[in-house]
Amino acid sequence: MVELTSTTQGDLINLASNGLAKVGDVIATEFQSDGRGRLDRKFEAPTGSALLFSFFIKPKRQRDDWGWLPLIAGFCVAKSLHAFHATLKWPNDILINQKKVSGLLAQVVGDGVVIGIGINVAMEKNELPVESATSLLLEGCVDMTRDELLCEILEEFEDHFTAWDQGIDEVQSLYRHLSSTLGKNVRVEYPGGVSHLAVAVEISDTGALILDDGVHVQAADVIHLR
Ligand code: BT5
Repeated sequence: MVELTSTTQGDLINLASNGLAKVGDVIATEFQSDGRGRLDRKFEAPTGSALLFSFFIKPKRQRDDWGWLPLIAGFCVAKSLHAFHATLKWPNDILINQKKVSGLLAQVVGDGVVIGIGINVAMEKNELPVESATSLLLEGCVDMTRDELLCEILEEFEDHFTAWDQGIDEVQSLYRHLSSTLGKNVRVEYPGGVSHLAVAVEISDTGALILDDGVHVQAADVIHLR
């Protein structure tokens, strides 16, 4: 646990790149001055208002399957927030009432992966960084501490990741069950500005989003349409 840093994700990636990270290492912080989102975006939260952490794992499964890792992490966050009916927006967002309460990213470093998770816990409405965000406090959660939530998520992840890493593919169907993307009309926005409309129908064995026109989306943003 550190009081403040630029980014827990960058810190742990640096350690892992230099062979200084052990499997299961976790860095959590009260504040990040340069919290990372995907694709050079930012994840912002006022001091003490969010659970912000990164952890290091070394999967044994073949790399082709690693696309499932952020989905498994997202599933574990959503499961830990089941009391608030949290759902999963492919690929990496956790929503409550269709608003983003948590985002995460997974980055490969050598033969390991650093997973970084941010959850808006105690943010007031005027502290939300974007209109499409929410926090546990705003959704009525007043009695879950960040420590409790961190422990719960790491325990869930250990269970589901270990099973998956041993070849048990049960988490995929559990993920589908909590997905708010499957069955929806979506606009898929690819890096570079190209987008297209379709219905999201399935998640593939590699973690890609399958659309009703047969396209497999490996990396993109998805907007849920009404
Ligand atoms: C993510 O990226 O949502 C991944 C966020 C991962 C953050 C964790 S915190 C611990 C670890 N250390 C780090 O440095 N990062 C990880 P993406 O899907 O690209 O979403 C980023 C977008 O979400 C931004 O462009 C904003 O629109 C929005 N956003 C920023 N901060 C937010 C917040 N606190 N809550 C909800 N949305 C937010």
